[in-house]
Amino acid sequence: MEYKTAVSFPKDFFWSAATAAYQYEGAYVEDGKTLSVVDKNINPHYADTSVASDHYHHFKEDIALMKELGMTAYRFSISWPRVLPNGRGKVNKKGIDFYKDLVSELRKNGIEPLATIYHFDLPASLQDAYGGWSSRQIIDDFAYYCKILFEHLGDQVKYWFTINEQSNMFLLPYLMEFDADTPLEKQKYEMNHIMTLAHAKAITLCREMIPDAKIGPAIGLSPNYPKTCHPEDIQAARNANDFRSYLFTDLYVHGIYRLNIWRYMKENGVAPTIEKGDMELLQSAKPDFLGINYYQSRVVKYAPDTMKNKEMKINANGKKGETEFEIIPGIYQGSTNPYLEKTDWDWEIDPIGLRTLLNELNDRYHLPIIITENGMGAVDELTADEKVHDDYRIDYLRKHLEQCRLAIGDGVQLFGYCPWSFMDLLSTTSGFRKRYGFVYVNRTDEDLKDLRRIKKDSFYWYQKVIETNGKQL
Ligand code: BGP
Repeated sequence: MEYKTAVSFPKDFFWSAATAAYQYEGAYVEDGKTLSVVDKNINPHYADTSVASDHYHHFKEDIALMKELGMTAYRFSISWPRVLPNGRGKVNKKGIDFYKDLVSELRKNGIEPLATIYHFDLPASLQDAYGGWSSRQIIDDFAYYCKILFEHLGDQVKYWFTINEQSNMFLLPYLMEFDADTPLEKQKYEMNHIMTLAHAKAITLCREMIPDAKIGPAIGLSPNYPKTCHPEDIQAARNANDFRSYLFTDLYVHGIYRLNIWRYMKENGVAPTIEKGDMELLQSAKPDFLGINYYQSRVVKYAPDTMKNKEMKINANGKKGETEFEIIPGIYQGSTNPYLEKTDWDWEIDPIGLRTLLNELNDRYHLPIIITENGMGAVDELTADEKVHDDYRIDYLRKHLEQCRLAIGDGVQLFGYCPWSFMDLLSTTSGFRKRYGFVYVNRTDEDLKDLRRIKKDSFYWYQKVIETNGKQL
């Protein structure tokens, strides 16, 4: 439904863009930083995290570009092993100082810092010490890490994201390290429970230490559509939404496990261990908002019990048609959407799906929402006269922003938009081949070149969007 009267973006809307430490900073063992699990496990066919976009050494220049773009907020993540090289214990002064300098430079330029506490980069030392997220020991270590951040940055940072895409860690197991001797599914549900407890502790601490700050999760979500109107497919779509979205959001917002999922976990011997006080902690730590990473919608259909379980295989090469869908017998199986265009990585482009998702979440939770990621990965070409004509990206972002505007008209309390990504950075799956930024970084997977920053056509487009507060899309 379109509205006849123009709906505008709120006056104080956060026009932002996002990055994450391991994909953007580089300097991965510099000034006391140690390796994270993602530094160790990144796709070996592409560039590693050692230099990335070298933001660590270019942050002032990069913030000047943010300012030129007109950004009023910036979502970045903090590297746990840069702040605490052993994951716990002694604080690395140079590490925490880097974030203090970053935040004060942002403030100087009138840009609101939106900080993600955890974006996949668990200190490898904690993985080695006790298996990282598989042990409840991590809850106290995570709380200690949060305490350090709130202590040092709490006067300057008033928006915090606890954990990035807890939901996707289920689909993309390479983001975590698992124990070869325990069934994978059991480990995932156990880790999910432990992570949610860590998230809840972070919220509790934030309330105590920075009462004027706001805090919530950043969740990777896609609405799941039924392949047909066959009731079995409709039920499969409900299942997919429960298992891939509402499992996480109900835990975050209401502190409960949905009964159907709880029964599934119990019957299959994969239920997490719940200790005394766990559910009370979860129920007491309601987030202030939901951060949503949205890239695509998904289609699912009925999966008979007789099928064999299959993990999803993502397309990491950018050659269309390489994705293999997951199958959970009796629950759902993935499929394609014949009505949607796809990126070269098979991600289905669905701006309307974003409006659908925002409305679903608003109906369910009545919380303010910020889009913490949304963007289009592509192979960009630098022309001989040093331009990048990324009209496909402009088209993608424009259509998604148009749906955000409509969702605001529907009543969704949307307060910000952080396209992924501010600048080209290392793609989690596909190195520097797959670019997302408004600013081109002059390097490839094989050749670091001069890492020069070059504004793409989309930079000038987004600049105009911000200048007109979204009137001119
Ligand atoms: C999200 C992550 C980001 C980013 C993005 C794009 O899942 O939070 O870190 O990587 O997806 O994904 P990719 O780099 O695989 O294209």
